[in-house]
Amino acid sequence: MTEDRVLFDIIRREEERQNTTVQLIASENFTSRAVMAATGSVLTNKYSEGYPGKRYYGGNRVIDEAEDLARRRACELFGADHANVQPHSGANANLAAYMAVLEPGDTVLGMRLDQGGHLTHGSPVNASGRLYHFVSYGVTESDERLDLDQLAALADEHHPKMIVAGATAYPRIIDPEPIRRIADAAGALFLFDAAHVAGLIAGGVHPNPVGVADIVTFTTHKTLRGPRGGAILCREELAAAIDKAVFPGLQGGPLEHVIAAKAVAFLEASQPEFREYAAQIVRNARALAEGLAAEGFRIVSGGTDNHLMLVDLRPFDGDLTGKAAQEALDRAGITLNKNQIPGDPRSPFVCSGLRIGTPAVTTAGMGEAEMGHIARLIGRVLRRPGDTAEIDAVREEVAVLCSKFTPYP
Ligand code: DSN
Repeated sequence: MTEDRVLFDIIRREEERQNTTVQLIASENFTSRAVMAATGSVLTNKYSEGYPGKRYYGGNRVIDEAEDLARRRACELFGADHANVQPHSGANANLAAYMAVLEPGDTVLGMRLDQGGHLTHGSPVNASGRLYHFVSYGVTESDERLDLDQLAALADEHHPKMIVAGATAYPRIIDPEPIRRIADAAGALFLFDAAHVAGLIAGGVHPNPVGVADIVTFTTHKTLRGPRGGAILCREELAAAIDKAVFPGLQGGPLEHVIAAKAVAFLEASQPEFREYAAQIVRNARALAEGLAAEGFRIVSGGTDNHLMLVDLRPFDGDLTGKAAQEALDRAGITLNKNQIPGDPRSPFVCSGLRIGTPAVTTAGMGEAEMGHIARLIGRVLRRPGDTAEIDAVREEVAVLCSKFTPYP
């Protein structure tokens, strides 16, 4: 067989990048070798349209065991009646959940994209916003926290068929209980998108929406530290509709190698050490936010309760955009992403903020002391983003730091 040196050299260089630079993208993590082994296994060879015991092709006796194991472990981990582990991504999980219970044109409430929500929560450029009538809620101007009064008023006014909660750039706990009450008062279904916080829920540091929301969707590769993919949890009475929406509604052949890796991740997340990991993610996020505040940055909402923080760059340097900050930090070996902040006057491509997360550095073994160090390095780069000598000096410090916390030695 041809040896693909070109591609495997690219993979080797990406592994080196991950080992030698600081990964602060809030939605990323380092999976275990076991998760990667399952993802790279012979299960990738099999076609398995359908579900365990009801497949369209032969030869699925063994594959059925893997998918059943993944479903069972997901249910046990989150206390759910039913799990569908086939969604290829969080976006697919959300779309399948909508397809299961909504008709095109139905009204849905979702969080504004520019205040922390997700594309699939009704953005006009996404299928969600094109197929359904989404009305957006956001955060308060005063404390930049979820505006439950606004959500209740919109629910009262629009009589939505569903309320979607969950966020991609929101640094506070989202308590499902008050949202359930608002949904009940409006006669609406309640979907909780736990993509970002699934690992914090599994680790017991954030409230579990399962049993409160009607449907919970999540991704397996963020705080949960599994393979790239999605999943859906629901009450038993919605199980058939959810399964039908995923296949044949939205997807064809499931990625059984990824489903097997999800099973590995669910097992890992059920271990006592994962609870300590989840708690450390949050402690690290707090330490990093405090360190950045000490450097003169404004932290949106004044801090964080989860794995991420949003940094408003404007009080630090009115001319420094999120885009320029991301690029300067990238050159210094610190990887994060620009992000709009609530009320951002700049476009999504330029932004006035940064989103910074701690799941990956926590997996690498870093603690609060390293968070303080990283905050100082970020401050140094962003005080002089055009200073090549300073950026090179920080990059060297980053390499030394990473040599002590290498995810894949
Ligand atoms: N792209 C993901 C994130 O970074 O939050 C969400 O889909």
